[in-house]
Amino acid sequence: MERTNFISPSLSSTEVVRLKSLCHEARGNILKMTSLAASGHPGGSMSSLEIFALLWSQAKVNPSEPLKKGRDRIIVSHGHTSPGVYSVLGALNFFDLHEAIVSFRLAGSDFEGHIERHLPGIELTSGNLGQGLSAAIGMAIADRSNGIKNHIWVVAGDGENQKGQISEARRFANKYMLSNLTYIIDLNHLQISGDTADVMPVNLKAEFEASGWEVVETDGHDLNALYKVLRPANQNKPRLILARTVMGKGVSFMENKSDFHGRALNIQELEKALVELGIENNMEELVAERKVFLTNRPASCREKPEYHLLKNTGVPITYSQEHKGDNRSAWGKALVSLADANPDNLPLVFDCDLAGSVKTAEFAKKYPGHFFQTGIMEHHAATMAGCSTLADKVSFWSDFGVFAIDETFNQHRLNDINQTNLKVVATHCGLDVGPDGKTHHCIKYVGLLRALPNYRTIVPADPNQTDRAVRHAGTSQGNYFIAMGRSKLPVILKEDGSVFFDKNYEFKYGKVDRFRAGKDVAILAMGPTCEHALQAAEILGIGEVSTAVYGVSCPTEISNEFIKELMKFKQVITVEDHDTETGLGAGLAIKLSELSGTPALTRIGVTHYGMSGDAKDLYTLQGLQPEQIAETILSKLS
Ligand SMILES: Cc1ncc(C[n+]2csc(CCOP(=O)(O)OP(=O)(O)O)c2C)c(N)n1
Repeated sequence: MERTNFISPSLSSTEVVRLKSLCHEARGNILKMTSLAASGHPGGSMSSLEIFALLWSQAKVNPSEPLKKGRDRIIVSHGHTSPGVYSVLGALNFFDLHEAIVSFRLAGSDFEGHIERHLPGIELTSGNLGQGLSAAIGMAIADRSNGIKNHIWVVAGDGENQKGQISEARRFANKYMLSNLTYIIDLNHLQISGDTADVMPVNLKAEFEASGWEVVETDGHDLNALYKVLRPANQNKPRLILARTVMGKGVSFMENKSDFHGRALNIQELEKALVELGIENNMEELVAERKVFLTNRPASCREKPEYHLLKNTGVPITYSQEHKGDNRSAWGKALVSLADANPDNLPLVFDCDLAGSVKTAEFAKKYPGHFFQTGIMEHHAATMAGCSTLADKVSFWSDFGVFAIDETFNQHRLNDINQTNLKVVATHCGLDVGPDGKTHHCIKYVGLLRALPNYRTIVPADPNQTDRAVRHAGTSQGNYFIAMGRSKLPVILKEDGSVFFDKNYEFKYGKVDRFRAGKDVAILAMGPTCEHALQAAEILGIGEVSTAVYGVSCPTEISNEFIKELMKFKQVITVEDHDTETGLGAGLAIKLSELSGTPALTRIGVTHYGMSGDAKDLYTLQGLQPEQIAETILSKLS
């Protein structure tokens, strides 16, 4: 294969012959693998085939070093075209083609129904339509920030472009002048329910041109024509290629039939198609091999994701006994300090029109080239920020809790699947948002994040713990969600009046902090309710109830060791500015349900939608004030 890196102005005639033959064989392989699996998406795979073949054969992406730094990137957003992607990548020696054909969609196989980024040549696991362009933009700005000069191509379906997130993404690409980005839409005019124009008309050309993109149209099956527009020469703005294609291209009875978007051929249809293509029918052998694969699985060819971290934590800031400040200000200061400590490796910071409130404004002022303002485009921001971390950057995205997780759960789920390395810092969590009311109360985040195995959740108790948690997240692997309220909080103190999270304190993920020892009852508190729990313990102490108080800053990570400690108590009370059905108390209940002889558990927290009002009053309405907590505990002890 003569890889041109798209430098030469046209393809050589030998290369055209070779690619034609590759696509011809690939059409047969798409049909075989989907028929073997009796499922999958042959139609779009056959319409996108020439695009895939040209990109992976010509771009600066090498099968022997698929993760090489500085490579071009090819992102496939319509991940259901996996048979087409596997047929091309296998033919180009990125992995074993035969294994892909035989094991497609088989439990345990690397060749899943939708493409997986652990396979060589694939940058993004996709399948939730509409996120590929945002993901590619994240990688583009990370590469640019790392001084890499490359090109990024994204391929998507035309039905897929009905999705709103794509509008957000194209505006961002224009604002940040991503002239090394090419978006190719496979314009086969069909989707599951039929003609795209009937399902939901979209004027792609007008919409992209209005957003400042260059738009070109071409025949998506003509290798020479397609090569010319895929070639980035003279490109000075993001380019959209509308590639006119035919669903099911190459097999007469499949062409232009939406039925074949997501249906495999049966054995008779396959026979007919292979005869028409002039390709050998070896299905009997393939069926036999597929059966063996089930019982005799070969070693996985998955590669472990590579993470990029900040090296230095910087100098922690310790707030004194007298300090009364909000956690979000401590976060903003820790961010600048982290950046200052890593001048050659600055993090990227994303904002959705809330920098002043979420306290990233100071970073923005000091490091404007690393700060990205997306406006009110949270879906795009969540995917972009997450996927920027797949391109050797550490990224922070800060937003109000309701937008940072409730609004964008699906985007985080795709980040989770892609094992990104994003640090989300959510302010205005719980009822503690100021008098904005229930639409702004983020009270389900612990439950939502518990459902994402690759996200870690931290709810710091005070500004000192916030400072250390932010430094920990920036220098540690994986996705983090750091949640905080809006109000000013006192610094948590030891019994002797000194600072609890003092200058020697280091944040350890999953560690519970014992603020007070006690033997009659244990209160487990989270975030801003820690101070309330401490005050409740004091009130209970007057009546000689010995109360232990624990701060649980990692509510989705309750260790067995800590559960053992709790077994000493008859009564355990959880206190949280969070919904009791999905929060800390609910997680603890699940843990305790696995054991016998466990303490009685009482969950104090948010039990109904809050109202507009001062956080103090809202806490009173939900029984979260220290006196109310003490009263509830006394009623349980009597
Ligand atoms: C967000 C989302 N909604 C719905 C689906 C289900 N789905 C899978 S493919 C598809 C149609 C896609 O049409 P198009 O982009 O034109 O792809 P083609 O038919 O050309 O393969 C739908 C609705 C999905 N995968 N993701």
